[in-house]
Amino acid sequence: MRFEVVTLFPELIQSALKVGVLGRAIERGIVNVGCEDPRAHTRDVHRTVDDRPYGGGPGMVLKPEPMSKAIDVATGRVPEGSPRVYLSAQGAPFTQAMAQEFSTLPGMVLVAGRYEGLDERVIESRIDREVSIGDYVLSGGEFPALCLIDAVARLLPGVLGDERSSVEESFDEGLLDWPHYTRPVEFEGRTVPEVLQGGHHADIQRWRLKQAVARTWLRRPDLIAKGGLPADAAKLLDEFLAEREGDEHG
Ligand code: 4FV
Repeated sequence: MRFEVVTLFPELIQSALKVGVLGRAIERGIVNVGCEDPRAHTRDVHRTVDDRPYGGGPGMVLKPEPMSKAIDVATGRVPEGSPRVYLSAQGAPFTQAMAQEFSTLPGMVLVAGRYEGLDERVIESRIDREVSIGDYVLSGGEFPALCLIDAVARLLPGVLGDERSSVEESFDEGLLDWPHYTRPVEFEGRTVPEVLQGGHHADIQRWRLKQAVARTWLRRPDLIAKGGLPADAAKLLDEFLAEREGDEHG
């Protein structure tokens, strides 16, 4: 899968691609990431990419000419039909389901904003989707672009091998992850839950799912409200709530 990132800071993108899962995916040729710098598409001696906003107000806006030319060049380097995604706080929330969807694509152009963002005419003429990694304002779209690339790359065949993490499995089921433990069996007086020491696979799976359901109910009830629960998970939630009720009433 090929990603082309339109960014004023290619070095920021490239430096993050040297290590870990992403680095290996690139070494294996499963993922390719290119960058296109709008500054290369300026014509003035100062290589100007931003200007003051019409209507006044603070901040600067990315100029349409350099951005649109950079997007067009980046588009020419990805397979036909690759969507052009603008990372912006005004976008649709990025979710695991979206990562799954994107992982089936041959490529993507990711446009990273800076300053107050893109001139609206570039969005209207060249952007297929706006995606946000969260309801907060960052200085640039580069970290959101890297988050998207990381989440999508992990889902590509051959990237994780059998290290596919439980976090994905939990999120695939619309749940938060369960608690994790490793040696030593006791740490500062806290011990690893007996069920995990026992090695009984079915009991461990049941305990993990119950923990995931309980955590989701306690910390992110919105995930349950949105996606509902499979029957086995709903039964474990009832069990957890009954035990909680019992504990509260002694
Ligand atoms: C953002 C987000 C984000 C806003 C101004 C870049 C910045 C600057 N992108 N999810 N949250 N972008 O804050 O994706 O242009």
